[in-house]
Amino acid sequence: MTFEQLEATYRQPFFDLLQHARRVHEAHWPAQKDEMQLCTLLSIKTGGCSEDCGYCAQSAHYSTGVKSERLMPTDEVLAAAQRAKANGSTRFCMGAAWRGVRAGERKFDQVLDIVREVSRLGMEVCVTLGQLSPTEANLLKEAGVTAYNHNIDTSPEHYPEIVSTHTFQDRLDTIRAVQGSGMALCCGGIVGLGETSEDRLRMLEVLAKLAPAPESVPINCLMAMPGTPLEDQPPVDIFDLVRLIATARVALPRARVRLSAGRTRLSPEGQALCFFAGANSVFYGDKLLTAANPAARADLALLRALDLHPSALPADGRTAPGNHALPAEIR
Ligand code: SAM
Ligand code: DTB
Ligand code: SF4
Repeated sequence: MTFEQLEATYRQPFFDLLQHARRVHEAHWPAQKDEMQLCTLLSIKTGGCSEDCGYCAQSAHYSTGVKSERLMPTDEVLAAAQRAKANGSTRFCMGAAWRGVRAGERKFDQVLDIVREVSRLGMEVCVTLGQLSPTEANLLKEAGVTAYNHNIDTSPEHYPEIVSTHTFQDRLDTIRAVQGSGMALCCGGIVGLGETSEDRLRMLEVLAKLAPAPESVPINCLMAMPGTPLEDQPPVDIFDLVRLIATARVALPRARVRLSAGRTRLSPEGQALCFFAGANSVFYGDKLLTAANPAARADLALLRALDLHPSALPADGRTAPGNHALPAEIR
């Protein structure tokens, strides 16, 4: 979609936009239109990051109270993944507060080891480790990663206002490496960074132009973290958020649109509108990386009230269409 088409979609009368997005959703997710993917996050390496992303509590540039920790041992990560599976998650996403990873580094080998163990559980396995080149992407894919998360976060124009230690082009280079490896790409952004609605649509324009399209698109609402430069940003307007999600659904019909960080500030009714507009995945569990998420029990109650069903692990041991096939022993 061109920028003009995105804008025309976004600026429709609110209810026309909702109907448009729901039509697209039902056409592209016929058997799964009332499903919600539950995805559990785990911070496997917290804090002390060299980058200066203005929203992030894990940057070493700001005093946020988040301590720098070591990479978690494999058995602890595996135990958390088993708990996530037992609680109904079908996707497990591991995040590390790093600028990036390089093949040959000890920490990268350890991550490969973690991935090999976790991928045996049969969930979709996602990691987000910062920048990488084709070599690391291929190694991660081989170890069993199904999707790599690397967000563009905002428009190319607004990006330098938010981060100075790497560029928007660096993000695109990593995205290219991920796509070249055959891992699915999870790529989205944050709203509430002080950007304009044009910036939000420019961000969607970049996402919609990626070929292939991202398999999942997380839409995070800024969690204004004390100590970061963005600590005083006001919350995002719920109707602007719903419009953006609906436009993302229209622009990226087969992507899982994930209503990601910031749900603790949204009412159940606001979230219901986001789901109607096309969000079909959430982070599930009481914690994101360093910030809070709604309680699992409250989320299950919300899904029940809306007659939405958590998606199941595919019986044939494959993840979402087009994704990585899981190892033979768990098929
Ligand atoms: N270091 C890696 C990177 O930057 O790609 C991976 C971890 S980083 C925490 C992953 C994503 O979390 C960011 O791209 C951003 O979209 C999101 N994020 C981080 N802090 C956030 C906050 N305070 N509010 C909303 N989203 C946030
Ligand atoms: C994404 O887009 N959102 C997640 C995940 N990918 C890694 C991270 C949200 C982080 C929220 C702030 C925190 O917990 O520190
Ligand atoms: Fe580091 Fe990622 Fe946070 Fe940026 S968003 S400071 S790269 S952990």
